[in-house]
Amino acid sequence: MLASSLASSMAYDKYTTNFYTGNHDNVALKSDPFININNRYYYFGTDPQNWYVAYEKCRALSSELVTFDSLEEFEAIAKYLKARGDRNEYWTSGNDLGREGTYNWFSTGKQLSISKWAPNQPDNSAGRENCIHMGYIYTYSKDFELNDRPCESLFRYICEAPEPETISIVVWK
Ligand SMILES: [Ca+2]
Ligand SMILES: [Ca+2]
Repeated sequence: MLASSLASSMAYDKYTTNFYTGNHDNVALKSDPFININNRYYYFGTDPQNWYVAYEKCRALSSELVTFDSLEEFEAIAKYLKARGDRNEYWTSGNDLGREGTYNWFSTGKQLSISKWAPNQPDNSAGRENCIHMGYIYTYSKDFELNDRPCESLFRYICEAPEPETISIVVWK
């Protein structure tokens, strides 16, 4: 709007702005304490917290507990953790707190669409497992998978920062 009003007396646009999702031009970006994995930004909280406090910790960093929009995103995180020999368990934003048996990502309200449940999970064990974490669920597990656990359980947590956007402004001088 600003650009068009400034340019109203001219035959061409004095300014042109463009918006892109992501870091369009790979601009050097200070993202600490978030780590860039596959062009998304994550923070790995090492202090074990229940799911609610974990969410608060992420919000305090202007982020949310991690949501896996795609299998590719899950695999990228799992690969990163494996590369550093990390076999800890981490909270995600997934839960069925709203409706038993319906698993949504709390940060987006969208239903879980990836198939990474550990064998025989989610089992809502003892009728009280409503929050989803990722980890090596069984002693025989060979990879990161998802499982439901009581939300009061204490786990590390992964925060996901909003996707950056690039605004470019082209100016005729
Ligand atoms: Ca449940
Ligand atoms: Ca379970």
